[in-house]
Amino acid sequence: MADAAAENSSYYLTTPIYYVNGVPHLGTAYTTIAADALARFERMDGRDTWFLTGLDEHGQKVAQAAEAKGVSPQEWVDSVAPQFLDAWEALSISNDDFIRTTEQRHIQGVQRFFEQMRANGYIYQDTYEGFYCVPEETFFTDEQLADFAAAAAVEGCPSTDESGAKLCPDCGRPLSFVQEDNLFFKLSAFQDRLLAYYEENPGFICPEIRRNEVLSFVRGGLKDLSISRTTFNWGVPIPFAPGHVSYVWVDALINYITAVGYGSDDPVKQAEFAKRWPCQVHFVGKDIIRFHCVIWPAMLMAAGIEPPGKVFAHGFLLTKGEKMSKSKGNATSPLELAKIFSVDGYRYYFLTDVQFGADGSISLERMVQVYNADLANSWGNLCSRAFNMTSKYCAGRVPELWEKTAARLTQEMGNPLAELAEGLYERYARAMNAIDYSSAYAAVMELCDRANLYIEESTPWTLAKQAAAEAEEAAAAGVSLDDATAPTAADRLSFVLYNILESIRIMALFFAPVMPNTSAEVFGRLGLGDVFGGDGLQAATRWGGLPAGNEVIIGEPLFPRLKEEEL
Ligand code: ME8
Repeated sequence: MADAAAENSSYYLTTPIYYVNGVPHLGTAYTTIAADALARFERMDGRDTWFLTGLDEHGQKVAQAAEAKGVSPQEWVDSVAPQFLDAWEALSISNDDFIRTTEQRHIQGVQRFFEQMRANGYIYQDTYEGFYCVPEETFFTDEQLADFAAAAAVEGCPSTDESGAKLCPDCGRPLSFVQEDNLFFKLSAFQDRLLAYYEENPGFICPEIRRNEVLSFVRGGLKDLSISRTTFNWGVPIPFAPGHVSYVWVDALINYITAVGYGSDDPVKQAEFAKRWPCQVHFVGKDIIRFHCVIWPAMLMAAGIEPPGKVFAHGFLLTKGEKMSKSKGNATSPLELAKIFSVDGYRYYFLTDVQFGADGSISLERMVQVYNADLANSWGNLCSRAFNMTSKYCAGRVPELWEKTAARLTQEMGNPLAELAEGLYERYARAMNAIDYSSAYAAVMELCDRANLYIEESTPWTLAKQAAAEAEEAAAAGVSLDDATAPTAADRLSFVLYNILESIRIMALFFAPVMPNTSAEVFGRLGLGDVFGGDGLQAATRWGGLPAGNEVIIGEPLFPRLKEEEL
């Protein structure tokens, strides 16, 4: 079934829809930036891309937060939503849509989805008795709690508080005991179908470690899931069960289809759903993998809809060994960091220094190191040297060179930058398609480092002196250098500078998914148009695309060096 996602003409990708109880933090920004980088790459690579993010606005936690503030839940979510919208805009997130689960398009879709699952015989009513974590909006079975208590005893950690109340295995906060007459989803009926799906679609759960985790969970047996709540009303009302609202996770997962038209009466939206679904990839953190890899595909199967193509579960960002979260008080604002490192510097650090998929320790010290080494000293410095030299030695224009002379100089001097650039698209695209940003950008940084070395090797300043001397000699002798049969020093200088500027153009394209602003700026300084335009990244990054004669602007340093002690 995931083959359907591969064949789909559209490239649809999503982030989780975040809870509105918190403000955007480094963790939620991480997933969103990662998805954004892939969305930008897919667009540049010529695919009809659709990138969705949004907010999870229902549930008991939101209802309680609103009550504590003395406002209605709708007023509360309306006051938080702009903070997410603003933060994503400030971080250059290029989402095509932003869904909020309180929107009518979503509510209608959720109701239709419930009806479809019920019509197919997968919903029944029963009494739920068990534990629930409100902050995590998660039910825990007795077995899960027993496993947690046993593991906690071994590690010497508490599994109950001083009053004896059981603690949540995920967040450590006290659990609530719930006894309700609820609707249940026959999740247990999907064990074999899910296992068959994982088997047939080995790329469905990434990375491998998460796939193994999900496989062993599902092999252990699945229990039916309570999918409605009756003790509060801040949720989607279930049409055939008065007094029941959807369990917030079921409501939230359905966003991935309601946002692209599922449940709509409008034929245009219905066509959009047919075109976009199944999506290519859901980006999530490893904390919500069971919801996305077990419950969500089973729900879709129950409703007769194809499961998604892939769920990529990345690791946690850790600060001093701990998961960052609002409740732990160690969450830093992404916008504060972006002020120091620039938006692009911020995005680059998180996507390249943390291997996507694994947990990653992050620190200010390391951010400064990576920023200075890769961006200030390597990429920024290369641009600034190249633009300055163009201004000084070539009257601020991309140098022109006879084709014949260029061929001869390539033979004579070699062209290591063109050689390296040639195989770069394949390496880069392979890594991007595998959602391995570190490898994709390490490949681009190789070209960047090679270009800096090329400047040292080819010494344009010496060539410029030689060119001036040759010109002087020719003038004294009354001959024209245009008639020279062998390449002159001026030719060599043009050749070298062109190669450097052309490799900068190519790198700006490859860097654009992660550093869209600087790439657009570099394109502007090279007298080029839209970095995201063009006919596909492969064609755009072919050597020789930089037009001679373009005016080159020096501009301010792209990434001024930072000193940690001054931060
Ligand atoms: O779970 N490191 O929303 P949420 C990396 N509403 N990523 C992190 C992180 C960290 N320390 N902390 C959070 C929900 N994240 C539900 C989702 S989807 C149908 C419903 C990221 O606001 C990561 O992507 O708690 C994680 O899965 C997500 O934020 C949880 O966001």
